[in-house]
Amino acid sequence: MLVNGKWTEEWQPVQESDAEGRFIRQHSGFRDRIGADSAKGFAAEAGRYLLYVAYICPWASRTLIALRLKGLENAIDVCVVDPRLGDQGWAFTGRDGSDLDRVNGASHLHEIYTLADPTYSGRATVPVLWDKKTRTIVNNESADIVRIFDKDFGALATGDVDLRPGGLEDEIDAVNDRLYDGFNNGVYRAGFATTQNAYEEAVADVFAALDWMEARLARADWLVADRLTEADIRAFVTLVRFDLAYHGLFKCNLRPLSAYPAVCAYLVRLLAIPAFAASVRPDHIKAGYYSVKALNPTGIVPLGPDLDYLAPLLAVRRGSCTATS
Ligand SMILES: N[C@@H](CCC(=O)N[C@@H](CS)C(=O)NCC(=O)O)C(=O)O
Repeated sequence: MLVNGKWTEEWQPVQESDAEGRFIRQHSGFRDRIGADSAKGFAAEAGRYLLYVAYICPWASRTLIALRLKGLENAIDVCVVDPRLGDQGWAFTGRDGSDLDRVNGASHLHEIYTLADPTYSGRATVPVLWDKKTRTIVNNESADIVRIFDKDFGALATGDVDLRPGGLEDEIDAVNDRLYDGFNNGVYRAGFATTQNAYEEAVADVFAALDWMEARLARADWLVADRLTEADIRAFVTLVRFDLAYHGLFKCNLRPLSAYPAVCAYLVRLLAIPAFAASVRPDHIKAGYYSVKALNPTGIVPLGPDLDYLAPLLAVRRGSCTATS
């Protein structure tokens, strides 16, 4: 991580723990908006912004889904990091369908953070929304970036969806909170727990969230009301990684996802939407998670699982990315 703008040698891909061994996620440091709500005057302009993402990362993937649902692909550039976490965090290598950083010429994502703030302290996480004009970070919090794409780009956003419609905000927020703690971050709390108790607590939360989703989706197509909202994007990014990474590496293995038929049918329904399918690279997801040395010291990437129910939707993206060491 960065300490006063310097990359520290003791960097570990596992984040903080509390006294009971529970995983703690860092708060995001850049939280501005674009357009009328921007504190620093960032305007909505085509070609001005660049989104740094990793296909392995659920948080970054939700910004990619929102970008495409809103039809902003031609207005905002995207730069994809190498899926494997190395000694200096995320890197731009151009390998296996990842990109070189043609805008800033950086070799690692942490350089983007120190370009924005030469004394930055903290982890260099994806996603990052970069302003090419003032050469700084607008925002590095995915929940905000989804809303920036949904609300701040005005006529540049040609997609015909409203991810947070008026009148549904409270319900969306309630579902988002439920999903964040118990599911999206719950799998990380399980995977990065350093005590048995913290792990068991997290796994119980993960499967309680799946039970809740199964009950809801047995009688409704969407998590909120009768339409696609940000809550569905939130659920999707963790569901699509579940069998690929969380069941094995993060030990969320009380049951496979196939034990949840309504949830699986929902996942397939979402994958049929091009913006969702385009955000999923199983090869990057596996290579990325299994590159976390603290959890998988050999770096061996599993061959499976065989995702029969997803295969038709993911057929073009089933190539393999293997470990480098
Ligand atoms: N609050 C952030 C969290 C992002 C995050 O934790 N990203 C992970 C990848 S999934 C990351 O970049 N980790 C690198 C690190 O921790 O050094 C968001 O939702 O945007």
